[in-house]
Amino acid sequence: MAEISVLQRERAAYKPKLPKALMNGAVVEAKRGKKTLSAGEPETIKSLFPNNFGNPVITFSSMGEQCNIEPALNVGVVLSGGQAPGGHNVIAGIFDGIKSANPASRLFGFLGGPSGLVDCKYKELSCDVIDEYRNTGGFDIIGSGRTKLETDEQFEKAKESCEKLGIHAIVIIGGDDSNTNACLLAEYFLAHGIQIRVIGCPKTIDGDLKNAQIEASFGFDTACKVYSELIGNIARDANSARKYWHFIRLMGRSASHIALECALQTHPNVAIISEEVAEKKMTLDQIADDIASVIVKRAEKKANFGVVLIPEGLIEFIPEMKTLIRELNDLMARETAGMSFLNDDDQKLKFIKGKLTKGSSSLYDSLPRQIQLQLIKDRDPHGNVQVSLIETEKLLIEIIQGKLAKMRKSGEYIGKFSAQTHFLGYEGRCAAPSNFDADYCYSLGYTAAALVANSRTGYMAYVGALAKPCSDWKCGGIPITMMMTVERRHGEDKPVIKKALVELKGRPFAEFAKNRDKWAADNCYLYPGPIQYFGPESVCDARTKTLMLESGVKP
Ligand code: FBP
Repeated sequence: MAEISVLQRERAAYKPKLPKALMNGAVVEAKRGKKTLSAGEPETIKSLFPNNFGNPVITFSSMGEQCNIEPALNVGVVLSGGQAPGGHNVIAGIFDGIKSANPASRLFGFLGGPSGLVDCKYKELSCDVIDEYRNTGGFDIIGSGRTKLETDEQFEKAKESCEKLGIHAIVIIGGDDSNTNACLLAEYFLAHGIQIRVIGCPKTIDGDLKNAQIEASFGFDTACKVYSELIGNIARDANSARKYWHFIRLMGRSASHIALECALQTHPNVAIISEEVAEKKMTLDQIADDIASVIVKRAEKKANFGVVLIPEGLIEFIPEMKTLIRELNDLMARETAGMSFLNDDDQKLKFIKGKLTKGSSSLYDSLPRQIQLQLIKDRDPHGNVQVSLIETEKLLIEIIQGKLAKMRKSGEYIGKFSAQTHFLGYEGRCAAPSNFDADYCYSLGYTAAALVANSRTGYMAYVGALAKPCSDWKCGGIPITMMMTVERRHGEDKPVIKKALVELKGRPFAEFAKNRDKWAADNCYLYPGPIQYFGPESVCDARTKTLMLESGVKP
Protein backbone atom coordinates (compact mmCIF):
# COMPACT_ATOMS: atom_id res chain seq x y z
CA MET A 1 0.00 0.00 0.00
CA ALA A 2 1.27 3.49 -0.85
CA GLU A 3 2.76 5.49 2.01
CA ILE A 4 0.42 8.13 3.44
CA SER A 5 1.11 11.01 5.81
CA VAL A 6 0.34 10.77 9.51
CA LEU A 7 -2.36 13.42 9.18
CA GLN A 8 -3.91 11.55 6.26
CA ARG A 9 -4.04 8.37 8.32
CA GLU A 10 -5.71 10.07 11.27
CA ARG A 11 -8.02 12.09 9.04
CA ALA A 12 -9.23 8.96 7.21
CA ALA A 13 -11.02 8.00 10.43
CA TYR A 14 -13.06 11.24 10.46
CA LYS A 15 -16.79 10.50 10.20
CA PRO A 16 -18.47 13.39 8.37
CA LYS A 17 -21.46 14.70 10.25
CA LEU A 18 -24.85 14.18 8.57
CA PRO A 19 -28.02 16.26 8.88
CA LYS A 20 -30.85 14.65 10.88
CA ALA A 21 -32.86 14.26 7.67
CA LEU A 22 -30.31 11.81 6.29
CA MET A 23 -29.26 10.00 9.44
CA ASN A 24 -31.34 6.90 8.74
CA GLY A 25 -30.16 6.37 5.19
CA ALA A 26 -30.88 7.77 1.77
CA VAL A 27 -34.42 6.42 1.52
CA VAL A 28 -36.12 9.49 2.83
CA GLU A 29 -39.49 11.07 2.67
CA ALA A 30 -39.62 13.67 -0.08
CA LYS A 31 -41.88 16.68 0.37
CA ARG A 32 -42.76 18.41 -2.87
CA GLY A 33 -43.13 22.16 -3.02
CA LYS A 34 -45.12 24.19 -5.53
CA LYS A 35 -44.44 24.40 -9.27
CA THR A 36 -41.35 26.53 -9.93
CA LEU A 37 -40.36 29.15 -12.51
CA SER A 38 -36.84 30.11 -13.65
CA ALA A 39 -34.53 32.90 -12.43
CA GLY A 40 -35.13 34.77 -15.71
CA GLU A 41 -36.73 34.39 -19.15
CA PRO A 42 -39.27 31.71 -18.07
CA GLU A 43 -40.85 31.36 -21.51
CA THR A 44 -37.51 30.63 -23.22
CA ILE A 45 -36.35 28.26 -20.44
CA LYS A 46 -39.71 26.45 -20.61
CA SER A 47 -39.39 26.05 -24.36
CA LEU A 48 -35.85 24.68 -24.01
CA PHE A 49 -36.67 22.35 -21.11
CA PRO A 50 -40.34 21.39 -21.57
CA ASN A 51 -39.90 18.12 -19.65
CA ASN A 52 -38.05 19.57 -16.65
CA PHE A 53 -39.48 23.06 -16.35
CA GLY A 54 -41.75 23.76 -13.40
CA ASN A 55 -40.68 20.81 -11.24
CA PRO A 56 -41.16 21.44 -7.51
CA VAL A 57 -38.44 21.91 -4.92
CA ILE A 58 -37.92 18.66 -2.98
CA THR A 59 -37.22 18.66 0.78
CA PHE A 60 -36.16 15.51 2.58
CA SER A 61 -37.02 14.37 6.06
CA SER A 62 -36.01 11.05 7.56
CA MET A 63 -38.53 8.23 7.27
CA GLY A 64 -37.60 7.10 10.74
CA GLU A 65 -36.13 3.77 9.89
CA GLN A 66 -33.78 2.26 7.38
CA CYS A 67 -35.43 0.40 4.49
CA ASN A 68 -34.29 -1.14 1.23
CA ILE A 69 -35.35 -0.08 -2.23
CA GLU A 70 -35.53 -2.42 -5.19
CA PRO A 71 -33.87 -2.84 -7.59
CA ALA A 72 -30.36 -1.92 -6.41
CA LEU A 73 -29.14 1.41 -7.83
CA ASN A 74 -26.29 1.63 -10.33
CA VAL A 75 -24.96 5.16 -10.43
CA GLY A 76 -22.26 6.83 -12.55
CA VAL A 77 -20.35 9.86 -11.28
CA VAL A 78 -18.44 12.55 -13.18
CA LEU A 79 -16.12 15.27 -11.83
CA SER A 80 -16.21 18.32 -14.08
CA GLY A 81 -13.93 21.38 -14.21
CA GLY A 82 -11.35 22.65 -11.75
CA GLN A 83 -10.52 20.75 -8.57
CA ALA A 84 -12.24 21.78 -5.33
CA PRO A 85 -11.60 20.36 -1.85
CA GLY A 86 -14.23 17.82 -0.87
CA GLY A 87 -14.94 16.16 -4.23
CA HIS A 88 -13.89 12.78 -2.86
CA ASN A 89 -16.36 13.16 0.00
CA VAL A 90 -19.21 13.86 -2.42
CA ILE A 91 -18.36 10.56 -4.08
CA ALA A 92 -18.11 8.80 -0.69
CA GLY A 93 -21.53 10.26 0.22
CA ILE A 94 -23.08 8.96 -3.01
CA PHE A 95 -21.51 5.55 -2.39
CA ASP A 96 -22.73 5.28 1.22
CA GLY A 97 -26.13 6.69 0.23
CA ILE A 98 -26.85 4.18 -2.52
CA LYS A 99 -25.50 1.32 -0.38
CA SER A 100 -27.83 2.40 2.43
CA ALA A 101 -30.72 2.24 -0.05
CA ASN A 102 -29.68 -1.23 -1.18
CA PRO A 103 -26.32 -2.87 -0.35
CA ALA A 104 -26.16 -4.39 -3.85
CA SER A 105 -26.00 -0.90 -5.43
CA ARG A 106 -22.89 -0.08 -7.48
CA LEU A 107 -20.99 3.13 -8.21
CA PHE A 108 -19.04 3.73 -11.44
CA GLY A 109 -16.65 6.66 -11.79
CA PHE A 110 -16.21 8.06 -15.30
CA LEU A 111 -12.58 8.96 -15.85
CA GLY A 112 -11.13 12.36 -16.74
CA GLY A 113 -14.36 14.36 -16.60
CA PRO A 114 -17.35 14.41 -18.97
CA SER A 115 -15.27 12.89 -21.79
CA GLY A 116 -15.07 9.68 -19.72
CA LEU A 117 -18.86 9.41 -19.83
CA VAL A 118 -18.96 10.02 -23.58
CA ASP A 119 -16.15 7.57 -24.34
CA CYS A 120 -17.18 5.04 -21.66
CA LYS A 121 -13.88 5.23 -19.79
CA TYR A 122 -14.72 4.21 -16.25
CA LYS A 123 -13.75 2.34 -13.13
CA GLU A 124 -16.02 0.73 -10.61
CA LEU A 125 -15.57 2.31 -7.19
CA SER A 126 -15.36 -0.43 -4.62
CA CYS A 127 -15.53 0.00 -0.87
CA ASP A 128 -11.72 -0.24 -0.63
CA VAL A 129 -11.18 2.49 -3.21
CA ILE A 130 -13.71 4.78 -1.53
CA ASP A 131 -12.13 4.21 1.90
CA GLU A 132 -8.74 5.19 0.55
CA TYR A 133 -10.08 8.59 -0.54
CA ARG A 134 -12.39 9.58 2.35
CA ASN A 135 -11.70 13.12 3.64
CA THR A 136 -8.83 13.67 1.21
CA GLY A 137 -8.38 16.61 -1.14
CA GLY A 138 -8.04 16.36 -4.90
CA PHE A 139 -10.07 14.80 -7.67
CA ASP A 140 -7.58 12.02 -8.38
CA ILE A 141 -9.96 9.19 -7.52
CA ILE A 142 -11.31 9.44 -11.10
CA GLY A 143 -9.81 12.69 -12.44
CA SER A 144 -11.64 15.67 -13.90
CA GLY A 145 -11.83 17.48 -17.23
CA ARG A 146 -13.31 20.51 -18.94
CA THR A 147 -15.01 18.83 -21.93
CA LYS A 148 -18.37 20.49 -22.54
CA LEU A 149 -21.24 18.01 -22.59
CA GLU A 150 -23.75 19.68 -24.89
CA THR A 151 -24.32 18.00 -28.24
CA ASP A 152 -26.90 15.33 -29.09
CA GLU A 153 -24.11 13.12 -30.32
CA GLN A 154 -22.41 13.30 -26.90
CA PHE A 155 -25.75 12.65 -25.16
CA GLU A 156 -26.31 9.54 -27.30
CA LYS A 157 -22.85 8.25 -26.44
CA ALA A 158 -23.49 8.98 -22.74
CA LYS A 159 -26.67 6.91 -23.02
CA GLU A 160 -24.73 4.04 -24.62
CA SER A 161 -22.13 4.16 -21.80
CA CYS A 162 -24.88 3.99 -19.18
CA GLU A 163 -26.74 1.19 -20.95
CA LYS A 164 -23.55 -0.83 -21.24
CA LEU A 165 -23.01 -0.61 -17.46
CA GLY A 166 -26.68 -0.85 -16.47
CA ILE A 167 -26.51 2.63 -14.93
CA HIS A 168 -29.77 4.14 -13.64
CA ALA A 169 -28.47 7.62 -12.85
CA ILE A 170 -25.53 9.97 -13.40
CA VAL A 171 -24.32 12.51 -10.86
CA ILE A 172 -22.38 15.41 -12.38
CA ILE A 173 -20.25 17.33 -9.89
CA GLY A 174 -19.41 20.71 -11.39
CA GLY A 175 -19.86 24.45 -11.63
CA ASP A 176 -22.54 26.57 -13.29
CA ASP A 177 -21.82 25.45 -16.86
CA SER A 178 -21.51 21.75 -15.94
CA ASN A 179 -24.81 21.85 -14.05
CA THR A 180 -26.49 23.61 -16.98
CA ASN A 181 -25.21 20.81 -19.19
CA ALA A 182 -26.41 18.21 -16.64
CA CYS A 183 -29.87 19.70 -17.09
CA LEU A 184 -29.58 19.58 -20.89
CA LEU A 185 -28.67 15.89 -20.59
CA ALA A 186 -31.61 15.24 -18.24
CA GLU A 187 -33.90 16.96 -20.75
CA TYR A 188 -32.51 14.94 -23.66
CA PHE A 189 -33.05 11.67 -21.78
CA LEU A 190 -36.63 12.59 -20.85
CA ALA A 191 -37.42 13.79 -24.36
CA HIS A 192 -36.19 10.49 -25.82
CA GLY A 193 -37.92 8.26 -23.29
CA ILE A 194 -34.58 7.22 -21.72
CA GLN A 195 -35.03 6.29 -18.07
CA ILE A 196 -31.59 7.49 -16.86
CA ARG A 197 -31.74 10.22 -14.21
CA VAL A 198 -29.26 13.10 -14.02
CA ILE A 199 -28.41 14.95 -10.81
CA GLY A 200 -25.96 17.86 -10.34
CA CYS A 201 -23.82 18.93 -7.34
CA PRO A 202 -22.57 22.52 -6.80
CA LYS A 203 -18.77 22.64 -6.98
CA THR A 204 -16.25 25.46 -7.39
CA ILE A 205 -13.70 27.14 -5.16
CA ASP A 206 -14.69 30.41 -6.84
CA GLY A 207 -17.88 30.55 -4.75
CA ASP A 208 -19.91 31.92 -7.67
CA LEU A 209 -22.41 29.07 -7.91
CA LYS A 210 -24.85 30.32 -5.31
CA ASN A 211 -28.25 31.92 -5.52
CA ALA A 212 -31.59 32.19 -3.77
CA GLN A 213 -31.61 28.38 -3.49
CA ILE A 214 -27.96 27.30 -3.15
CA GLU A 215 -26.05 28.90 -0.23
CA ALA A 216 -22.51 27.90 -1.18
CA SER A 217 -20.53 25.82 -3.62
CA PHE A 218 -18.23 23.28 -2.03
CA GLY A 219 -14.49 23.91 -1.88
CA PHE A 220 -14.76 27.67 -1.28
CA ASP A 221 -14.45 27.22 2.49
CA THR A 222 -11.24 25.16 2.39
CA ALA A 223 -9.58 27.08 -0.45
CA CYS A 224 -10.18 30.44 1.28
CA LYS A 225 -8.84 29.07 4.55
CA VAL A 226 -5.65 27.86 2.84
CA TYR A 227 -5.14 31.20 1.04
CA SER A 228 -5.89 33.15 4.22
CA GLU A 229 -3.33 31.15 6.15
CA LEU A 230 -0.71 32.01 3.50
CA ILE A 231 -1.75 35.67 3.29
CA GLY A 232 -1.56 35.91 7.10
CA ASN A 233 1.95 34.41 7.01
CA ILE A 234 3.01 36.85 4.29
CA ALA A 235 1.50 39.79 6.22
CA ARG A 236 3.43 38.77 9.32
CA ASP A 237 6.61 38.59 7.26
CA ALA A 238 5.85 42.03 5.81
CA ASN A 239 5.30 43.43 9.29
CA SER A 240 8.54 41.82 10.51
CA ALA A 241 10.89 42.66 7.63
CA ARG A 242 9.21 46.03 6.95
CA LYS A 243 10.70 46.33 3.47
CA TYR A 244 8.34 44.72 0.96
CA TRP A 245 4.97 45.39 -0.58
CA HIS A 246 3.41 42.00 -1.33
CA PHE A 247 1.04 41.88 -4.30
CA ILE A 248 -0.99 38.69 -4.02
CA ARG A 249 -3.22 37.58 -6.89
CA LEU A 250 -5.95 35.18 -5.85
CA MET A 251 -7.79 32.63 -7.95
CA GLY A 252 -11.39 33.16 -8.91
CA ARG A 253 -11.93 33.26 -12.65
CA SER A 254 -14.64 35.86 -12.56
CA ALA A 255 -16.21 36.86 -9.25
CA SER A 256 -14.10 38.27 -6.37
CA HIS A 257 -15.65 36.14 -3.59
CA ILE A 258 -12.28 34.57 -2.75
CA ALA A 259 -10.48 37.94 -2.55
CA LEU A 260 -13.28 39.38 -0.40
CA GLU A 261 -13.39 36.40 1.97
CA CYS A 262 -9.59 36.41 2.33
CA ALA A 263 -9.69 40.16 3.03
CA LEU A 264 -12.26 39.57 5.78
CA GLN A 265 -10.08 36.83 7.23
CA THR A 266 -6.74 38.69 7.10
CA HIS A 267 -7.32 42.52 6.94
CA PRO A 268 -4.82 43.43 4.19
CA ASN A 269 -3.89 47.06 3.42
CA VAL A 270 -5.62 46.92 0.03
CA ALA A 271 -8.04 44.45 -1.52
CA ILE A 272 -9.44 45.13 -4.95
CA ILE A 273 -12.93 43.86 -5.64
CA SER A 274 -13.55 43.52 -9.36
CA GLU A 275 -17.30 44.09 -9.10
CA GLU A 276 -16.66 47.51 -7.52
CA VAL A 277 -14.18 48.35 -10.27
CA ALA A 278 -16.85 47.53 -12.86
CA GLU A 279 -19.56 49.47 -11.01
CA LYS A 280 -17.35 52.57 -10.74
CA LYS A 281 -16.13 52.06 -14.32
CA MET A 282 -12.55 52.37 -13.14
CA THR A 283 -9.60 52.31 -15.51
CA LEU A 284 -6.37 50.41 -14.90
CA ASP A 285 -4.74 53.76 -14.20
CA GLN A 286 -7.29 54.70 -11.53
CA ILE A 287 -6.83 51.35 -9.77
CA ALA A 288 -3.07 51.92 -9.75
CA ASP A 289 -3.65 55.49 -8.46
CA ASP A 290 -5.69 54.17 -5.52
CA ILE A 291 -3.03 51.66 -4.53
CA ALA A 292 -0.26 54.25 -4.98
CA SER A 293 -2.04 56.65 -2.66
CA VAL A 294 -2.11 54.00 0.11
CA ILE A 295 1.60 53.36 -0.46
CA VAL A 296 2.37 57.09 -0.23
CA LYS A 297 0.34 57.56 2.96
CA ARG A 298 1.94 54.56 4.65
CA ALA A 299 5.41 55.80 3.57
CA GLU A 300 4.73 59.05 5.44
CA LYS A 301 4.46 56.89 8.58
CA LYS A 302 7.64 55.05 7.57
CA ALA A 303 5.65 51.94 6.76
CA ASN A 304 7.23 50.99 3.43
CA PHE A 305 5.52 47.65 3.40
CA GLY A 306 2.08 46.20 2.97
CA VAL A 307 -0.19 43.59 1.47
CA VAL A 308 -2.39 44.03 -1.61
CA LEU A 309 -4.95 41.41 -2.70
CA ILE A 310 -5.88 41.26 -6.37
CA PRO A 311 -8.64 39.01 -7.71
CA GLU A 312 -7.59 36.95 -10.69
CA GLY A 313 -10.61 38.02 -12.74
CA LEU A 314 -9.94 41.77 -12.30
CA ILE A 315 -8.71 42.35 -15.83
CA GLU A 316 -12.07 41.39 -17.33
CA PHE A 317 -13.98 43.81 -15.08
CA ILE A 318 -12.04 46.92 -16.12
CA PRO A 319 -14.36 48.30 -18.82
CA GLU A 320 -11.57 49.25 -21.29
CA MET A 321 -9.86 45.86 -20.82
CA LYS A 322 -13.17 44.05 -21.16
CA THR A 323 -13.68 45.58 -24.58
CA LEU A 324 -10.14 44.66 -25.58
CA ILE A 325 -10.54 41.07 -24.35
CA ARG A 326 -13.88 40.70 -26.16
CA GLU A 327 -12.24 41.86 -29.39
CA LEU A 328 -9.31 39.50 -28.81
CA ASN A 329 -11.64 36.54 -28.11
CA ASP A 330 -13.62 37.17 -31.32
CA LEU A 331 -10.47 37.74 -33.31
CA MET A 332 -8.82 34.58 -32.09
CA ALA A 333 -11.94 32.50 -32.75
CA ARG A 334 -12.22 34.00 -36.26
CA GLU A 335 -8.56 33.95 -37.23
CA THR A 336 -7.49 30.57 -35.84
CA ALA A 337 -6.35 29.40 -39.27
CA GLY A 338 -4.55 32.64 -40.13
CA MET A 339 -2.73 32.74 -36.80
CA SER A 340 -1.63 29.11 -36.95
CA PHE A 341 0.94 30.08 -39.61
CA LEU A 342 2.56 32.66 -37.35
CA ASN A 343 5.15 30.96 -35.18
CA ASP A 344 6.97 33.99 -34.00
CA ASP A 345 5.63 36.19 -31.12
CA ASP A 346 6.50 39.42 -32.95
CA GLN A 347 4.50 38.35 -35.99
CA LYS A 348 1.54 37.38 -33.80
CA LEU A 349 1.54 40.72 -31.97
CA LYS A 350 1.76 42.66 -35.24
CA PHE A 351 -1.08 40.62 -36.76
CA ILE A 352 -3.30 41.16 -33.69
CA LYS A 353 -2.63 44.89 -33.38
CA GLY A 354 -3.50 45.42 -37.03
CA LYS A 355 -6.94 43.87 -36.53
CA LEU A 356 -8.08 45.64 -33.33
CA THR A 357 -10.21 48.79 -33.26
CA LYS A 358 -8.28 52.04 -32.70
CA GLY A 359 -9.05 52.33 -28.95
CA SER A 360 -8.26 48.69 -28.17
CA SER A 361 -5.15 48.73 -30.31
CA SER A 362 -3.66 51.68 -28.43
CA LEU A 363 -4.57 50.13 -25.05
CA TYR A 364 -3.01 46.84 -26.14
CA ASP A 365 0.07 48.73 -27.28
CA SER A 366 0.42 50.42 -23.89
CA LEU A 367 0.63 47.08 -22.06
CA PRO A 368 3.95 45.39 -21.27
CA ARG A 369 4.89 42.83 -23.94
CA GLN A 370 4.61 39.98 -21.43
CA ILE A 371 0.96 40.87 -20.73
CA GLN A 372 0.26 41.31 -24.47
CA LEU A 373 1.44 37.75 -25.02
CA GLN A 374 -0.46 36.38 -22.01
CA LEU A 375 -3.65 37.93 -23.41
CA ILE A 376 -3.37 35.94 -26.64
CA LYS A 377 -2.66 32.55 -25.10
CA ASP A 378 -5.02 29.67 -25.99
CA ARG A 379 -8.65 30.12 -24.84
CA ASP A 380 -10.38 27.58 -22.57
CA PRO A 381 -12.97 25.20 -24.10
CA HIS A 382 -15.67 27.85 -23.50
CA GLY A 383 -13.72 30.40 -25.61
CA ASN A 384 -12.71 32.47 -22.56
CA VAL A 385 -9.32 33.99 -21.87
CA GLN A 386 -7.51 31.96 -19.17
CA VAL A 387 -7.25 34.66 -16.52
CA SER A 388 -5.11 32.47 -14.27
CA LEU A 389 -2.30 32.94 -16.82
CA ILE A 390 -2.38 36.76 -16.80
CA GLU A 391 -0.05 38.35 -14.28
CA THR A 392 -2.17 41.37 -13.34
CA GLU A 393 -0.11 41.88 -10.18
CA LYS A 394 3.03 42.52 -12.28
CA LEU A 395 1.13 44.86 -14.57
CA LEU A 396 -0.10 46.90 -11.61
CA ILE A 397 3.35 47.03 -10.02
CA GLU A 398 4.85 48.35 -13.26
CA ILE A 399 2.25 51.14 -13.49
CA ILE A 400 2.58 51.99 -9.79
CA GLN A 401 6.39 52.16 -10.04
CA GLY A 402 6.03 54.74 -12.79
CA LYS A 403 3.62 56.81 -10.72
CA LEU A 404 5.77 56.67 -7.58
CA ALA A 405 8.86 57.71 -9.56
CA LYS A 406 7.00 60.82 -10.77
CA MET A 407 5.73 61.61 -7.26
CA ARG A 408 9.20 61.21 -5.85
CA LYS A 409 10.49 63.84 -8.31
CA SER A 410 7.79 66.28 -7.31
CA GLY A 411 8.45 65.59 -3.61
CA GLU A 412 5.03 63.97 -2.98
CA TYR A 413 6.55 60.58 -2.12
CA ILE A 414 9.41 60.01 0.25
CA GLY A 415 9.34 56.22 0.65
CA LYS A 416 11.02 53.18 -0.81
CA PHE A 417 8.98 50.76 -2.89
CA SER A 418 10.10 47.19 -3.27
CA ALA A 419 7.50 44.66 -4.41
CA GLN A 420 7.12 40.89 -4.21
CA THR A 421 4.51 39.01 -6.22
CA HIS A 422 2.52 35.88 -5.40
CA PHE A 423 -0.24 33.95 -7.11
CA LEU A 424 -2.36 31.76 -4.85
CA GLY A 425 -4.60 29.34 -6.69
CA TYR A 426 -3.49 25.77 -7.15
CA GLU A 427 -2.19 25.77 -3.55
CA GLY A 428 -5.76 25.63 -2.25
CA ARG A 429 -7.76 23.60 -4.76
CA CYS A 430 -6.69 20.17 -3.57
CA ALA A 431 -6.20 20.78 0.16
CA ALA A 432 -7.68 18.21 2.53
CA PRO A 433 -11.24 19.50 3.06
CA SER A 434 -11.97 21.47 6.21
CA ASN A 435 -14.55 19.94 8.55
CA PHE A 436 -17.14 22.16 6.90
CA ASP A 437 -16.33 20.98 3.38
CA ALA A 438 -15.89 17.36 4.50
CA ASP A 439 -19.38 17.42 6.10
CA TYR A 440 -21.04 19.53 3.40
CA CYS A 441 -19.67 17.41 0.56
CA TYR A 442 -20.58 14.14 2.21
CA SER A 443 -24.12 15.46 2.77
CA LEU A 444 -24.33 16.66 -0.83
CA GLY A 445 -23.34 13.20 -2.09
CA TYR A 446 -25.79 11.50 0.25
CA THR A 447 -28.52 13.91 -0.86
CA ALA A 448 -27.72 13.16 -4.52
CA ALA A 449 -28.15 9.46 -3.73
CA ALA A 450 -31.51 10.22 -2.06
CA LEU A 451 -32.63 12.15 -5.16
CA VAL A 452 -31.70 9.15 -7.31
CA ALA A 453 -33.54 6.82 -4.92
CA ASN A 454 -36.56 9.11 -5.28
CA SER A 455 -36.34 8.85 -9.11
CA ARG A 456 -35.65 12.57 -9.54
CA THR A 457 -33.92 14.00 -12.59
CA GLY A 458 -32.79 17.50 -13.62
CA TYR A 459 -32.21 18.43 -9.96
CA MET A 460 -29.24 19.88 -8.12
CA ALA A 461 -28.51 18.35 -4.72
CA TYR A 462 -29.22 20.97 -2.09
CA VAL A 463 -27.93 21.20 1.48
CA GLY A 464 -28.83 24.44 3.27
CA ALA A 465 -29.05 26.32 6.58
CA LEU A 466 -25.27 25.95 6.49
CA ALA A 467 -24.52 28.51 9.20
CA LYS A 468 -26.30 26.20 11.66
CA PRO A 469 -24.80 23.01 13.13
CA CYS A 470 -24.73 20.13 10.63
CA SER A 471 -27.47 18.19 12.33
CA ASP A 472 -29.89 21.04 11.52
CA TRP A 473 -28.94 21.35 7.86
CA LYS A 474 -31.82 21.08 5.40
CA CYS A 475 -31.49 18.86 2.35
CA GLY A 476 -33.32 18.15 -0.83
CA GLY A 477 -33.25 19.00 -4.52
CA ILE A 478 -33.64 22.17 -6.53
CA PRO A 479 -34.85 21.88 -10.13
CA ILE A 480 -31.90 23.17 -12.14
CA THR A 481 -34.25 25.08 -14.46
CA MET A 482 -35.28 27.16 -11.42
CA MET A 483 -31.79 28.74 -11.37
CA MET A 484 -31.61 29.41 -15.08
CA THR A 485 -31.86 32.40 -17.29
CA VAL A 486 -30.74 33.22 -20.83
CA GLU A 487 -27.46 34.98 -21.64
CA ARG A 488 -25.83 35.90 -24.90
CA ARG A 489 -22.61 33.92 -25.19
CA HIS A 490 -20.36 34.03 -28.24
CA GLY A 491 -23.14 35.52 -30.34
CA GLU A 492 -25.83 33.00 -29.32
CA ASP A 493 -28.62 32.98 -26.71
CA LYS A 494 -27.84 30.19 -24.23
CA PRO A 495 -29.58 28.86 -21.13
CA VAL A 496 -27.25 29.46 -18.16
CA ILE A 497 -27.18 29.31 -14.40
CA LYS A 498 -26.34 32.90 -13.58
CA LYS A 499 -22.90 33.34 -12.00
CA ALA A 500 -23.16 35.00 -8.59
CA LEU A 501 -20.88 38.04 -8.48
CA VAL A 502 -20.00 39.89 -5.27
CA GLU A 503 -23.07 41.90 -4.24
CA LEU A 504 -21.93 45.45 -3.52
CA LYS A 505 -25.05 45.90 -1.40
CA GLY A 506 -24.44 42.60 0.40
CA ARG A 507 -23.24 42.21 3.99
CA PRO A 508 -19.75 40.77 3.26
CA PHE A 509 -18.84 43.72 1.04
CA ALA A 510 -20.36 46.20 3.52
CA GLU A 511 -18.21 44.73 6.31
CA PHE A 512 -15.11 45.12 4.14
CA ALA A 513 -16.00 48.66 3.01
CA LYS A 514 -16.58 49.72 6.62
CA ASN A 515 -13.07 48.66 7.64
CA ARG A 516 -10.83 49.12 4.64
CA ASP A 517 -9.54 52.64 5.40
CA LYS A 518 -8.40 51.52 8.84
CA TRP A 519 -6.77 48.39 7.38
CA ALA A 520 -5.01 50.56 4.75
CA ALA A 521 -3.51 52.99 7.22
CA ASP A 522 -2.63 50.72 10.15
CA ASN A 523 -1.29 47.21 10.53
CA CYS A 524 -4.45 45.35 11.47
CA TYR A 525 -3.40 42.02 9.98
CA LEU A 526 -5.09 38.88 11.24
CA TYR A 527 -3.20 35.60 11.19
CA PRO A 528 -5.74 32.77 10.79
CA GLY A 529 -3.12 30.00 10.76
CA PRO A 530 -3.59 26.60 9.12
CA ILE A 531 -6.87 24.70 8.88
CA GLN A 532 -7.38 22.68 12.06
CA TYR A 533 -8.79 19.19 11.78
CA PHE A 534 -8.52 18.29 15.48
CA GLY A 535 -9.33 20.57 18.37
CA PRO A 536 -12.05 22.91 19.57
CA GLU A 537 -15.20 23.16 17.46
CA SER A 538 -14.94 26.96 17.41
CA VAL A 539 -11.79 26.57 15.30
CA CYS A 540 -12.36 23.29 13.46
CA ASP A 541 -15.97 23.89 12.41
CA ALA A 542 -15.69 27.65 11.73
CA ARG A 543 -17.60 28.79 8.63
CA THR A 544 -16.40 31.43 6.16
CA LYS A 545 -17.11 35.05 7.10
CA THR A 546 -19.05 35.31 3.82
CA LEU A 547 -21.43 32.51 4.78
CA MET A 548 -21.95 33.84 8.30
CA LEU A 549 -22.55 37.43 7.17
CA GLU A 550 -24.86 36.34 4.35
CA SER A 551 -26.82 34.22 6.84
CA GLY A 552 -27.21 37.27 9.07
CA VAL A 553 -24.89 35.93 11.80
CA LYS A 554 -22.04 38.16 13.01
CA PRO A 555 -18.87 36.08 12.51
P1 FBP B 1 -14.16 25.80 -11.94
O1 FBP B 1 -14.95 26.99 -12.36
O2 FBP B 1 -14.18 24.70 -12.92
O3 FBP B 1 -14.52 25.34 -10.56
O4 FBP B 1 -12.62 26.21 -11.84
C1 FBP B 1 -12.26 27.37 -11.19
C2 FBP B 1 -10.79 27.67 -11.30
O5 FBP B 1 -10.09 27.15 -10.20
C3 FBP B 1 -10.60 29.17 -11.41
O6 FBP B 1 -10.52 29.77 -10.15
C4 FBP B 1 -9.37 29.28 -12.27
O7 FBP B 1 -9.36 30.46 -13.03
C5 FBP B 1 -9.48 28.10 -13.17
O8 FBP B 1 -10.22 27.13 -12.48
C6 FBP B 1 -8.14 27.54 -13.56
O9 FBP B 1 -8.34 26.54 -14.48
P2 FBP B 1 -7.28 25.41 -14.84
O10 FBP B 1 -7.42 24.36 -13.80
O11 FBP B 1 -7.76 24.91 -16.15
O12 FBP B 1 -5.94 26.03 -14.83
